[in-house]
Amino acid sequence: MKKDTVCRLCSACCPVEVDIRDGRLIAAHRKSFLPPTQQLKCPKLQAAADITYSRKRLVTPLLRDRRNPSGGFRQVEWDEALDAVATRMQDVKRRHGAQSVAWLRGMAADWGAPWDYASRLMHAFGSPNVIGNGSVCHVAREMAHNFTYGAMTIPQIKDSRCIVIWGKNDRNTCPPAFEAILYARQRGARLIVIDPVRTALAEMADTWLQIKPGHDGLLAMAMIATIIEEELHDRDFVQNWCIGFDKLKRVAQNFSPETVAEELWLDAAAIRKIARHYATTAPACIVDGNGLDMQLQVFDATRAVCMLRALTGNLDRPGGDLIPQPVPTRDIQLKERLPSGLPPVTCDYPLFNGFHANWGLHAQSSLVDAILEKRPYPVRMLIVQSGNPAVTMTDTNRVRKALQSLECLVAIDLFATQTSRLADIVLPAAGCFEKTQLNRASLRHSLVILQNQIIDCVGNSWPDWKITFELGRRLGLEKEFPWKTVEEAIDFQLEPADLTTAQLQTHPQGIGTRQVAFAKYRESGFKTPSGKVELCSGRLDAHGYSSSPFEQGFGTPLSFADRRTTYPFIGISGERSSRYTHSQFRQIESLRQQEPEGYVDIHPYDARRLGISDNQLLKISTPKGSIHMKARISDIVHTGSVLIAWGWGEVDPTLSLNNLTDDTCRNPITATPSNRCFMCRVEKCGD
Ligand SMILES: Nc1nc2c(c(=O)[nH]1)N[C@H]1C(S)=C(S)[C@@H](COP(=O)(O)OP(=O)(O)OC[C@H]3O[C@@H](n4cnc5c(=O)[nH]c(N)nc54)[C@H](O)[C@@H]3O)O[C@H]1N2
Ligand SMILES: Nc1nc2c(c(=O)[nH]1)N[C@H]1C(S)=C(S)[C@@H](COP(=O)(O)OP(=O)(O)OC[C@H]3O[C@@H](n4cnc5c(=O)[nH]c(N)nc54)[C@H](O)[C@@H]3O)O[C@H]1N2
Ligand code: SF4
Ligand SMILES: [Mo]
Repeated sequence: MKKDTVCRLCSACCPVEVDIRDGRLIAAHRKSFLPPTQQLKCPKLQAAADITYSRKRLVTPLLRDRRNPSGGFRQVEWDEALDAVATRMQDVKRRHGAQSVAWLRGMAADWGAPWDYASRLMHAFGSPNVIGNGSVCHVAREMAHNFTYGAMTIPQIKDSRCIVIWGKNDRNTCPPAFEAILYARQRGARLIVIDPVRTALAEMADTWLQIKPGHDGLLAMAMIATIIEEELHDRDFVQNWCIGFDKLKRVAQNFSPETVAEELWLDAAAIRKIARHYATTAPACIVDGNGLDMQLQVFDATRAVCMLRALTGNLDRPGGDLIPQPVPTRDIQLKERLPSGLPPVTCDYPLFNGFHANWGLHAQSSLVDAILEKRPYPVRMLIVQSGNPAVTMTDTNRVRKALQSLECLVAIDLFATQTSRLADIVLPAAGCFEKTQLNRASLRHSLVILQNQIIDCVGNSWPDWKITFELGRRLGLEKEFPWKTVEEAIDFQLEPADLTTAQLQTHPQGIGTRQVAFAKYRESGFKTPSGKVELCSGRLDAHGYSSSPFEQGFGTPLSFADRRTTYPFIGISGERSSRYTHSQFRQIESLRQQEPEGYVDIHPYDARRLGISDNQLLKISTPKGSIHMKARISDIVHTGSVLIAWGWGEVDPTLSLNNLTDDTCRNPITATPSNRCFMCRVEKCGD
């Protein structure tokens, strides 16, 4: 039997068709508009059965008594486990206030409906502290889009004539986008890739700019300077639909290609050339990615990139960058139930907290401040859902210390992780094929595709929605969680869209809630305070920030830059493998055989200089800590930089990239630390 659903083994959210035999998932295939010979295979999806039925899955709730150090976990029934979580929450609330309990969301939980359930529970309980990882993922970038033209755009790759890939590696991280690039290329589109690493996408590009890590803001400003100076901008659009052009023009004059090229490791002529290409080929789109995230300058760098779209008139144009039309949903978060005057722990980042109605709080680092430094008040109990902060959060030594100092840690996960091993209570979650939910991709723009449960839950695992609803009931919130099934909850949330789960289940290809339209601003303006594209933002000015990007100069994007004599290399947080999602799936044998370990890529020149040979064990260190990983000599990186494999900290903490990263220096608006690039030392082990 074949069944349709949406894969959530990573955040690409591919629609898939699944073969089911005797109720078991046998194999799964991505749906694609390309002919089968051209389609990209996803190794994670090919391993879907191995992942789903892995003997390492958590299949029963676990409880630990911290007072008995030798006692590990004890298997318990759901009733006992959920009663224990509820009792600990009530106890902490009674002694310290509800705000001392926080809920931390990882990537797998998504920012769609499942996010709303946790927020609803915590807000009704009385705590504002439901925190996601958007300060390092796309939310900081999304805020920059939002402050420039009111929403995060969607590049219209298939219809584009010029595609600029800026810090994104779609071949590994988003096959649907990669296939769209292939399709457009076959129709003659130019491909420009901006990446410090020669990725497979860079290999196939017409132009690859090997930018110095972390310096994207400088490049974007140099492109703006070129476009304005050479009068390549779309005068009509700028005049009618932008504010702050003169200010931006003045600021950009400080960043001419000739001034910044050397700092960027680029050639001024090459910068001018791609600025001209982008500005004079219509339509053109920019595909921005996580290469811009996790950078100290993420907000202004992304704003500058967004301004390129506006200056060239590519906004909301076919083949350009579409302003999405989100699916209308009911707000079920119950924010109004929070006591007034109770700040969240992320209160140092008010603009980031409030820029989007649904996204909630994402200044992840503030949670660690609250646990360890009691700023602005202590957090004493934490529920981690679908995240592995002991590996994935910045400065893992500090994070682990925080997790260990909690009164109570609860982990909701499919597998035992470095985080769940520190927990007091572990709740086994069902995987993506075992539950029905609406995810972010399905609510972001017009077309709603349901992630549908197609097999039974494995073992005694429960879907996240059921865990949240049942926990809510145990906290006395029966009225807030009246739904017996997730379908009822989704129907309630989708009522404004006039859609039901039953309809979605009979339309596996999705239901469009409205016709895709372009140039919508002509009727309704942009969703910014001025109704225009803000090349200069009064809101930022009022809060004491640069109203145009980099008004106060660029600064340094690299942590530990002041100690570069001791830490002379730029470490780049390395490629996301198509076989793994962050810290996930290393325990799946079929995937591990394909890629047994991670490497540090080092340029042949640097390797020769340091006497390093292929496969030699290296020690990489920063003032925060060190890791040990084998060398791979490769010219995909620039001299002076090393690319460090990401996500291996789950296998062994001595491989954890975030042992090296720094959380003391953060973007003042989005709390983003520099996980992406930092100064480090590279030595042969034993030296
Ligand atoms: N240095 C450095 N740091 C980074 C990054 C980087 O590239 N470099 N990337 C950053 C980014 S962009 C992100 S998004 C974060 C990711 O950070 P995390 O979200 O912490 O990353 P994962 O390792 O994917 O952890 C997800 C966990 O959820 C579990 N899980 C999977 N599906 C489900 C489910 O349906 N329900 C439940 N309850 N659990 C589930 C998995 O088993 C896994 O343990 O890391 C960030 N940190
Ligand atoms: N297979 C797989 N797919 C995933 C994930 C996964 O872990 N595995 N994670 C999911 C998640 S949560 C996210 S956020 C997305 C992220 O997906 P992407 O946005 O594609 O992010 P990355 O692959 O981390 O990095 C993109 C590119 O940025 C480059 N880069 C590094 N530093 C810089 C820089 O300073 N400037 C520029 N311009 N580029 C730089 C890297 O070399 C890389 O090629 O992927 C999602 N999809
Ligand atoms: S890229 Fe692979 S793992 Fe990610 S959603 Fe698509 S099929 Fe699933
Ligand atoms: Mo992410």
